[in-house]
Amino acid sequence: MSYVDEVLAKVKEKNASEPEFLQAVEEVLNSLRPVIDANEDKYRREALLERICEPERQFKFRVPWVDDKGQVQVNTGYRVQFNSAIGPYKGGLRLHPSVNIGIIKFLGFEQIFKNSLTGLPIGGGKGGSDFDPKGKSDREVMAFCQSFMTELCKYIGADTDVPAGDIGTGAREIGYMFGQYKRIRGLYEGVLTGKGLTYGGSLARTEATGYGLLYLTQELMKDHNESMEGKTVVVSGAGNVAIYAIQKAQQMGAKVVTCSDSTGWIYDPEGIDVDLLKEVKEVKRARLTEYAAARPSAEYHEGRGVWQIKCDIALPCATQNELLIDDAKQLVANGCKAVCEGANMPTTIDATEYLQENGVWFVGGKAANAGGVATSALEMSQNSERLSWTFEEVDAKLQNIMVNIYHNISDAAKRYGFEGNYVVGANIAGFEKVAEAMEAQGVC
Ligand code: NDP
Ligand code: 2IT
Repeated sequence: MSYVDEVLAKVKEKNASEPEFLQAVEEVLNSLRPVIDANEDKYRREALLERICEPERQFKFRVPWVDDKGQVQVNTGYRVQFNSAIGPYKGGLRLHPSVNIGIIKFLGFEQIFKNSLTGLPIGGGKGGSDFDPKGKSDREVMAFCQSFMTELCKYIGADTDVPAGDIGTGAREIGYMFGQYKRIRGLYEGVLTGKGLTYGGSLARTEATGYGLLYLTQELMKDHNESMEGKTVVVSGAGNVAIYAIQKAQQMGAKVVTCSDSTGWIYDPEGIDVDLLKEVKEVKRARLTEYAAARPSAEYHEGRGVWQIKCDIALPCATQNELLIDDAKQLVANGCKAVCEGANMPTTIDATEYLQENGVWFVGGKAANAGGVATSALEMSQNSERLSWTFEEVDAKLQNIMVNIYHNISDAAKRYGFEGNYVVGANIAGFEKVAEAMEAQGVC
């Protein structure tokens, strides 16, 4: 049995109840075969893959808080410190009722390779809780965040582990968590990224994941002698990533005709009105029905359905496993040219393969959404030097990073004879740096 198959079998046995983690590991290890097979004996002796698939450390803790009725609520908090070979653990905190250890491990595992691709010195980590911020008052969210940080603050720090936002964790939650960290630890340091601009946040971090996704997509199009101008784009999600992806796509001259949330989706043939979407989602924290109510050109549909709309480019920006095989078939049938993932693992493995086999240019989240964490690393740099850069400086660095990522993954794929397979390219390019650092640091 090949070393990759041996490790896959072990990981499956050991983590049988964590389907998302297994899916992430399977995708990465399968695509690393050309690299691993060429150095099989060495990597097997070093147990390199077993080490990469085992978190360095993971924390699970009780998060008690009091709701507005005086009732005590209890949630579960997690932080997985997956790999620190190339830098302090770095990765977001997800607050969503679906969160469990398998979800956090899949996200932490992907983060290792994504962070490596940015070219910046950040290791992989992820955390979160099954707390649902939806429908909670600001005071309830604060009570949860303070309780969560009261425990989490023991394990993190500006040079050890630096959490940030993810689903359900935005500027409001980061603010409450930062305040509690400072109060308990007595340290004013860059322990979180995605902070507000008045207390150490970086300009362009809010926009970074969505903007970065479009900078990479634009480079992909350019490499195939195409441009964004006049393209029809379909986006899922209506959160941080989706909103700024829509905004940048429009600035590049494309027309974005959909967005979605966890209950329904919008088809707006005249193009999504970003200001209205921001008002509905960022200010009112309301449903997309409010968008449709305020916009005569928009249709609202219950459930899921954005992938049935004819497009040139599809950008899944909501959550994992939201683009399934039937969606992939529909996209191909409608002539879609490119799929770039703003979310983490939104496309299932069979859907990814179908898209690739049918000539769709497919860039996975580890490369395509790396602009968020890259800009978080730029926030860390600014915090360390106690300076802040202008929007233009940060944005220029972000553009540069995304263009480099595209060419690195494209070149890595070519080097191993998989030209145009950006999934293989991203996994190999991300893995090479981490593997070299782990080998140099000995058995640890
Ligand atoms: P937000 O919480 O801001 O937005 C998430 C969006 O996706 C919302 O519109 C939400 O709907 C929808 N959504 C969430 N869960 C589900 C679900 N189970 N089914 C259907 N729709 C759902 O999160 P982000 O925009 O920050 O994150 C989106 C994705 O991007 C995630 O996969 C995240 O891991 C990834 N990502 C985020 C980065 C960042 O910097 N924020 C960086 C890189 C990746 P509703 O409005 O109803 O809640
Ligand atoms: O998935 C991700 O890369 C994020 N949620 C952002 C992580 C970060 O540290 O900015």
